[in-house]
Amino acid sequence: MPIKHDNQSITKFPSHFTWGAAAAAYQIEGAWDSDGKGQSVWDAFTKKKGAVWEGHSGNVACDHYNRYAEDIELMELIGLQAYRLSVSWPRVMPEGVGKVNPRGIEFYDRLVDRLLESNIEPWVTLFHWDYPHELDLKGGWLNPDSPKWFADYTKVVVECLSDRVSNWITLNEPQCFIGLGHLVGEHAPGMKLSLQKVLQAGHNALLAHGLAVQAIRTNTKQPASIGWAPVGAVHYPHTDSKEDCAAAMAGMHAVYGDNVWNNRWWGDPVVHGFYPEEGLRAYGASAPKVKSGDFDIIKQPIDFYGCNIYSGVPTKAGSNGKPEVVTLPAGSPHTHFLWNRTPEALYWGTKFLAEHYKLPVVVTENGLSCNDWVTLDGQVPDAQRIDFLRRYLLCLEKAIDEGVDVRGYFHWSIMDNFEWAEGYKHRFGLIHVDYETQKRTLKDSAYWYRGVIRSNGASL
Ligand code: NCW
Repeated sequence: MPIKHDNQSITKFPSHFTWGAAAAAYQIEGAWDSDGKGQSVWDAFTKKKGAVWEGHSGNVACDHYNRYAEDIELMELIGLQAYRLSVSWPRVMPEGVGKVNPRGIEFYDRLVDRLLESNIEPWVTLFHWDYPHELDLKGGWLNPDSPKWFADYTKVVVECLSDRVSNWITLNEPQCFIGLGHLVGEHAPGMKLSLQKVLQAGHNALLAHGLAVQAIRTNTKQPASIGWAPVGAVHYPHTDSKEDCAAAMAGMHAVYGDNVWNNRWWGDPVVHGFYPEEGLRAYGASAPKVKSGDFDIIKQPIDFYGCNIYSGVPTKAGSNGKPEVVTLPAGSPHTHFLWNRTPEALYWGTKFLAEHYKLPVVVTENGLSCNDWVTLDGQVPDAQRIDFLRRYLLCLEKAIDEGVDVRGYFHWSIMDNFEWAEGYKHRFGLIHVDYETQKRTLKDSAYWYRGVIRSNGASL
């Protein structure tokens, strides 16, 4: 459904809205075995033949570990107000538990200091998929001790950084590191387990989230703002009929038993303290075993509901009144990743989450991969990224205008990086990275985004 915008020159973004960009440790840092870092499951997975496109790895990536100061200068040039970084667990604790690697934690210490010097607020994600290999050998997320391991690591990070960091994100996209990592096997650790085991691992990840929130609250040196960053199927109505709008909302509420992309399966325990009835029915015998007291751990007060939203599913009311997915016409716009360009997802996704969870929402990721390159005149004219962002942000503005409490927006990503199983095939950045020379070039979208930030969205 096309969303119309009447008064584009007046910003609807609140005055304290946070404009940022995001990245993740394994995707940009490189330095995979420097200064005492332990291995992560991604270090191990990328060594497996055929696991990653063209055998790429994050061994060097953007060499951000050594070039972070230069990268922050570029962030400053773009005018970023906030930068969402992730901490590499095995860099800080090489074996995942026990010994802390001082040189590892010092890197994040320097990174945070350098960001603050540039007046950029650090938002720290504690886990963005680079699980310690040593702990994976002990069963990883399937081990009942895994939530405790994560809480102990969280305590170490919070003790070190919380005098300067107040914004925390526990887990990034559990649907992916559990689903793609343990069910489909396309991501590290590359397992193809039964749905029961997968959901048990997911349950442990939810417990880890809860214990981590407790660890942050107990150890923080200043009031903390805590959220998480799940992903999920965002349905949007095919037409603006009442029936299709209701069908889209119903699609987002639904819990299907044949995949792990459901929103409420993951979100309801975290916010409401139980798995949705519909999910328990749908997963049946595959549902995880829950111990008494588990939900008291999982359900911790959080301050915002983060969401990674890239693409939505057009949905109409089927003849039986149930949500029915609509196939987009041939030739509809899509990104280099073949994800459909569906800006309405940002309107409907944030609206659903804010209404269902009654929490402020932060868009912790949104963006697209393009086939960008540096032209002969040294520019990166990524007009499609600008148009994509403009469309998506106008839909976000519409949600805000209608009263949805959205507090921030983080573009994925600040720079091109290692796109997991896809290697370096996809470029998501505002900054182009030449992986041969490590030269950075600001794309046109970076200059455009600077204008959006400066005008608090009025330039959209
Ligand atoms: S692959 C993936 N990504 C990309 C990655 O670079 C980043 O680290 C992730 O947080 C970009 O953002 C995330 N996510 C998988 C999204 C799958 C969406 C499935 C929707 C289900 C209907």
